[in-house]
Amino acid sequence: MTVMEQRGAYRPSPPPAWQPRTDPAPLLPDAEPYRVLGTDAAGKADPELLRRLYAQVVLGRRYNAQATALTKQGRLAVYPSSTGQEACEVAAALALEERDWLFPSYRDTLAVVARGVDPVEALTLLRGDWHTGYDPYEHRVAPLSTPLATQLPHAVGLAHAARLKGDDVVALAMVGDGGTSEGDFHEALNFAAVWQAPVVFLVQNNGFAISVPLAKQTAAPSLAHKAVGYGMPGRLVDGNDAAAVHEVLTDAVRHARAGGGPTLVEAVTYRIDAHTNADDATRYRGEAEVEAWRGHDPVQLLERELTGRGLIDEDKMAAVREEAETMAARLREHMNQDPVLDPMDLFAHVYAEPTPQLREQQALLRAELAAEAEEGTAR
Ligand SMILES: Cc1ncc(C[n+]2csc(CCOP(=O)(O)OP(=O)(O)O)c2C)c(N)n1
Repeated sequence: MTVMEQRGAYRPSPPPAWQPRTDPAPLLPDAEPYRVLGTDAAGKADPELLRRLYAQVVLGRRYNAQATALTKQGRLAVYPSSTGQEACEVAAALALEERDWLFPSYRDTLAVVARGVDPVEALTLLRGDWHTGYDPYEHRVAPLSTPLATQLPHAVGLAHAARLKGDDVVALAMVGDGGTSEGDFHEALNFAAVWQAPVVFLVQNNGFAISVPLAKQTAAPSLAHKAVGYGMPGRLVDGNDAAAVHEVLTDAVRHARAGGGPTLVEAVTYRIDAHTNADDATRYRGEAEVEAWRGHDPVQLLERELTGRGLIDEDKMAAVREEAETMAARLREHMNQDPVLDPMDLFAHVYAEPTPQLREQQALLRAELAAEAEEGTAR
């Protein structure tokens, strides 16, 4: 048959019926970030939970101030402060059960501490002393992740594996707005949704990725909207409202535990301090913007709710502040001691089987240290 004859025989028909594979409407985030504090919804919040959140955010604020001071004194190499973001940090830790796992980024020391990790041990990595510093298995907290978004596929892998094994485990992974531009973010969300893995992704949209504002990061209507493209629900929440973040994350954790799959939560917040002690934020943002966010402070929002409704008295607030001071004093005391470190530990716990290159470097360092020691004794 010639080509012309074939064309003549071709009878076009309508394509098989098409319909969206999932209805996108229920996946869409609300038009406004969800709020509890200062609204009618606060009346339904458990007073004990509000007091717990308050104690933790006060502790967190003091931790940030102390760790930042330690960088200025040269006792801590770097500290990415979460001042202004304490509500997200604390709510993330408190939304999980003991059997769950937390996957933090470098900015999430407070979440790690709120989950039960020793406040001093949580700073080991940022001091440059050693590997993670804490035992990830003890409180089910993965190492603070410096390579952006790499913690997300880890969280999905762990959650999916747990589900295959029949273990009741939910993973909550934290990431910044800048991290949402990473390939790892895309891969993690895609796998999580396809596998219906029990994962909750918490994006803390704090306005900046170092000096890059959100407007230069994405053209999406909101970061929560990104969820729809992967086929999971997106939720938008006021990231400075600890009660709201706690409620949204608790719902998402419950949904994941019940087999409903992953959720992407965007918490709208603001990074009050510079990116780290190595950054000068005045070079890329104005004081008026920072001041506006100081007026929507996570610690003050909780304090106003609790005092306004008579749920806390001055004695209890003083006790919380005192506990924070004790914690800060302990941080100072430990960080002012010089650690005794073995440089050879650099090579430990990197690979189960070290690579030939690592073995070579290990031998070089060993020889250097031995030569130094010999020089020292000869002198
Ligand atoms: C894979 C990778 N690329 C680049 C960097 C350098 N870096 C460190 S922090 C940062 C900005 C991240 O911003 P965001 O995700 O919004 O988190 P935030 O610091 O605001 O909490 C960048 C680009 C990195 N750590 N990892």
